[in-house]
Amino acid sequence: VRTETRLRDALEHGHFLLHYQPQFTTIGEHIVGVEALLRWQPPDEEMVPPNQFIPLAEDTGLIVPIGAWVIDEALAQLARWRSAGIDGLRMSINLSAHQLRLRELPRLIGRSIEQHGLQPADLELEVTESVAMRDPESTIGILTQLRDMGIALAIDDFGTGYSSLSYLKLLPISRLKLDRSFVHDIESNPNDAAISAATISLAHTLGLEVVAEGVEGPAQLGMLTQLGCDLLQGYHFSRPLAAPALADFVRDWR
Ligand code: G
Ligand code: G
Ligand code: MN
Ligand code: NA
Repeated sequence: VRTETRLRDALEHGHFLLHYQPQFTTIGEHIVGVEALLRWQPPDEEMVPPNQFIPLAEDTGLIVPIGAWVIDEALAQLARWRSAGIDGLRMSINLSAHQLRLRELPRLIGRSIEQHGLQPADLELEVTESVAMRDPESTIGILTQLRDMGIALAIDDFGTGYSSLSYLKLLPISRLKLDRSFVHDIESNPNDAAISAATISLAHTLGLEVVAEGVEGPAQLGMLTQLGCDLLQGYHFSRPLAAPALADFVRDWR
């Protein structure tokens, strides 16, 4: 069967699920949020990681209905955790270029926030640098609408694209996510350390926070702390976890 048909089928039959990876403050290592990460679990088969199906979902436009499911499921989960006493978490959700072209995106998100009894500030949307730089005027328009609703915006994979810094200033964002390619060798590679330091410094000058991705060990943690990075995410703390495991993880950590 063609993968496109299988993806449609997966959405219809509830074979997608979300894993959640916690984000920590550098100072004090408090959990402040989680990033929702999509997985596909076909019955009686191995779980399929997103890089094996998201490109096709994007090419076929299926990322629009799949992405709508992600938004609603992630917010529903945040509300369930809250009812279970796990509060003070923000939910970060990845958006594709297709979703940003949807006129009804702000309304769809607003409705989901309301239905689950949440506030816009409970949500952060991640847009990759390359997506944010594409079609700047309409992107700024829709991102501004979302920001004006009170939703936080983050630029994902920062440093891997070709963003002009003057354009960065125009984007209504609150955070940059430093790409894990700079974090990986940050203690041994002076170029990566310099890029990370410059990114953090630039972000702070613009009033933005920096989230480091792919923090895998104490050396990276130490270096990022020294550089004044605000938030950390990576295997050093936790892999992305299914919802019940994430709840246990947060309870044990706190
Ligand atoms: O889950 P993993 O850490 O393997 O994610 C791989 C890639 O898939 C990342 O670049 C991530 O941004 C992307 N991704 C994960 N979940 C979603 C999603 O719900 N929507 C979109 N558009 N991308 C996602
Ligand atoms: O592109 P984005 O940042 O949205 O996707 C996050 C991706 O990074 C997911 O595939 C997730 O599984 C992966 N990831 C999360 N933490 C780490 C880490 O510490 N090291 C590596 N190599 N990948 C990570
Ligand atoms: Mn992301
Ligand atoms: Na990333």
